[in-house]
Amino acid sequence: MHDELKHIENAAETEIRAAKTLDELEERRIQFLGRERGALTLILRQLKNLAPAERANVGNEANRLREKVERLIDEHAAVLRSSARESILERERIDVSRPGKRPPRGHLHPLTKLIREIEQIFLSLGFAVAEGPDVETEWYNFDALNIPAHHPARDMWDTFWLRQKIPSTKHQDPNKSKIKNLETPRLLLRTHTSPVQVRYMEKHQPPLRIIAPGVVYRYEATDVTHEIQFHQLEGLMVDRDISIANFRYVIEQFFTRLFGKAMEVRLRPSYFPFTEPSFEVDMRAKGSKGAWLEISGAGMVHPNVFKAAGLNPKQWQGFAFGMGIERLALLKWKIPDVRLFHSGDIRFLKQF
Ligand code: YSA
Repeated sequence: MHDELKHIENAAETEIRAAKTLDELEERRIQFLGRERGALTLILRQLKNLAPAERANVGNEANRLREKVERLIDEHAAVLRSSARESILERERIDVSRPGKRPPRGHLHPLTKLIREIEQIFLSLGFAVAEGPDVETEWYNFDALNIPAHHPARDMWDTFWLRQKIPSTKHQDPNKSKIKNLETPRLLLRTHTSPVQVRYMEKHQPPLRIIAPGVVYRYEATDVTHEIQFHQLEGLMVDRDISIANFRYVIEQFFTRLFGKAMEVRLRPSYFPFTEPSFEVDMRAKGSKGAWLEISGAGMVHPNVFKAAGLNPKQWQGFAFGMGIERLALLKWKIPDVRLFHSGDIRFLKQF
């Protein structure tokens, strides 16, 4: 039995130290100390067959060996744990001096960039920037612009009308009975930015110079130059003595600065209910014999529009214009299809 114990001791020393992982070490523990079939356990189980003197001897020796094996296992476990920690530290080491990876960054939408550029140009020409609501009343979008109900000109703008709940007159608070007599205004998504002219003139006395960029909506089929939701740029200049010459100068300056080269404009007679006279604005690079591009509607503000805004048309004169911002973008960047702007195609947007 002494020999057997010696043999177990030798085997334990080499095999425990050879364990490469904590799992392997556990296997070794079971191999030597396991309660069922551990090598030492088997020896201890045979003690009862020995003579009493021998039993005490071998028993002591076997117990010492058990303690030694336990110590060997503990020591080797500590070694394995610390080297595992070191390899984790090695793997997860961070070299703070290495150049970082730049996370991809978004940027402003090309139309937002263009609108900001347009605003800067007009600010430098002494214009202020005005805004109006996307959900408009029938009055501001049409009537105040000299387009009464049943006027055929309403057909020029295919309109998204909003479904509205008409407030019930039943069980009404008697203190609020006035509401009964108020007609609920019909609401729509504005079809152009021209309502901002009237809203602004109601609140500001001329002389005034404003632009009003914003989203407008039309109930129409889309194609390469038409969207159902797009941006317009409204312009308005009112003073005592404003003429078409002032308009020509302002609009030529604007195009020249926006396109970065001298541009010339041509005015063609047209019709809008809110201007008299009205014209379409064409433009092309100065000196070029190229085709004229239609870019904007414009005209001298109609007396009825001044009246609707509470201004005296005998006192004030002004020009107004309205152009499509997407159309400007198509020209500026030579883009073939207006629908690309809101297609959500990152490849398209990344180019700006
Ligand atoms: C005219 C005279 C004024 O004194 C002031 C403003 C105006 C413009 C007028 N309010 C208007 O809306 N005219 S318009 O219907 O011809 O549209 C103006 C511009 O918007 C067009 O020249 C075009 O550039 C753009 N546009 C029109 N429908 C569009 C569109 N852009 C994209 N998609 C559409 N569906």
